[in-house]
Amino acid sequence: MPSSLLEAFLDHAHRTPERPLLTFEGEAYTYGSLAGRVAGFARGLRQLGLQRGERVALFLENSPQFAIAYLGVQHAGGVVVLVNTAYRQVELAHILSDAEVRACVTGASGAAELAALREQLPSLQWLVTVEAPAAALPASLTVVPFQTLLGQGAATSEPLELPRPEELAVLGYTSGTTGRSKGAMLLHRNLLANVKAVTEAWRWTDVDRLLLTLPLFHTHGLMVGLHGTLYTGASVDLRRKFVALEALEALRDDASLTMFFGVPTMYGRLLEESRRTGVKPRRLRLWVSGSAPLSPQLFGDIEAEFGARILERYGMTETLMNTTNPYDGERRPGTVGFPYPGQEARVVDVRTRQPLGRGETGEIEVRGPHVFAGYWRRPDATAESFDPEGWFRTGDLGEYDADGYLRITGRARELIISGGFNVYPREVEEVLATHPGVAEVAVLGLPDADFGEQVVAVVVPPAGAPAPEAQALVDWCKDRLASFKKPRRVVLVEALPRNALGKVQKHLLRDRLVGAAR
Ligand code: MLC
Ligand code: AMP
Repeated sequence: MPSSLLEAFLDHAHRTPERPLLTFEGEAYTYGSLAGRVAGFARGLRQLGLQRGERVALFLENSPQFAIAYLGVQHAGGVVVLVNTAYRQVELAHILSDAEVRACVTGASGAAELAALREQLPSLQWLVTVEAPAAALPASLTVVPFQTLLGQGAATSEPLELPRPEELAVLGYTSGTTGRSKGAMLLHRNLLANVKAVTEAWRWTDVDRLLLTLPLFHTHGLMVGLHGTLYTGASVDLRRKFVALEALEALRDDASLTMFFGVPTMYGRLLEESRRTGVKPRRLRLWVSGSAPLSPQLFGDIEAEFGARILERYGMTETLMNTTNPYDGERRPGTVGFPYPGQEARVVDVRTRQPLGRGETGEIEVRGPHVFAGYWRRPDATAESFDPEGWFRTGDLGEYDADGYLRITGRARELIISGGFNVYPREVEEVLATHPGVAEVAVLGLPDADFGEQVVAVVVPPAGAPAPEAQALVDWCKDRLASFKKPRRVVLVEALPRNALGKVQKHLLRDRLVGAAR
């Protein structure tokens, strides 16, 4: 039995080196050819001087280099820090300094972003670049082209160790209510336990081939899509990004594809594009949706038009996959099914923390070998998130129905999920509050046909000053934060509704705005 996901992948590479693993924009990799590069990358990092346990950020689009760097860092004994490529100055400065990353693997635009932040990132020493940087970088950064690192590593034969189950594999940054994101510490044993559970539950085998258009820098694409592939010895058609028509055409033309995974926005767009163009996908063995609620309406439309009953599952960065609808039994729309084998999920009263019965709504808690080891350098936040018996508080609200299917009914924390990306209102509020045209601001999520939810900012301008232009506020956010966090709507008001303690009553704002839109 392998003791890490990395070892499972290397076993396949050893036993069946010629087995196809990954295709990407005309390139093809077998298990053996990818493993050779992974070893080269790992040795290259060791030669640079990377020590066990040191952090390496991947600030990279989907590509074979992503997979090589991801596995290579782990094989070198390093810890991968995942970074959404949409992140800008505020998010990058925080994540890279909080994780004290020593190296970052990135492209030309990523290198330019990091160069601008040089002063705030004293621990950053090496930039491994997959493209030539467009402009000169600070002399204090050592720039190593990706291919050069591979070549240097391949020229040595330094023995590489396999990671131990208790070692840290990945830091996945995810925000809390504070607006500053925290690094979820995922151990090698967490990755292995969850990929075993997921692949078993979904009958994933080496004959499967996945169309993977999700970004690899988040849990869904990486820890479900890529991990499952590597663990089972299957193969993947990896795309740089999701483009609805391209995905539909692949699903119509490539008979070797057996699975598609997506967020609900992707399913909505596939349907719309199929209606527009008449392109219909073939029957697949498995369609999976997750990361945000899939409406029963969309579930039904996909069944009617593609003949597929989507399997919806529920996960999060800290715990990877928690629950899933059954592979064989009834897939119930509006629910996320049952805990995976070997894992537990329960619903507790938000105040008393006592477990609730079926049909009663409370906070979802999970426990098992998939649950992370805590937040990086945040013992306070870690302690708050676990109860003494090891149950992790997800911050999601839910209930079990009469047949034991878990239904997610809301969120105990302030979180907007837009197209499967998380947006914490506090983070956007903090950025908007620094604009001179903003005296007070509240950010909330409202329903959106494409993204599920959209970011809306309610702004009070300073007394006596001219009201700011909505576009100026949007641009202010876009310059500092990932573009998907920018408000889609800016509403100017004279005052925010507050309760007796001075807390903004967002539910009143929400009711007012939703009511006004009707
Ligand atoms: C892109 N844009 C978004 C957006 N995605 N706006 C709001 N919400 C989103 N999700 C905006 C960009 O900011 C940009 O604005 C414009 O759309 C075009 O950017 P794009 O990159 O070309 O967008 P597009 O390709 O259309 O992206 C849509 C998408 C993408 C659905 C393909 O959002 C996506 O890949 N989502 C998946 C997220 C994901 O993997 N989540 C899993 C998290 S793991 P402008 O103004 O700059 O032009 C997790 C755990 C679990 O949650 O259970 O899985
Ligand atoms: P992240 O922190 O990016 O990993 O996002 C995890 C959050 O996504 C969870 O806490 C849920 O709120 C949400 N989520 C994931 N899957 C589902 C789902 N199937 N239905 C509803 N919400 C989901």
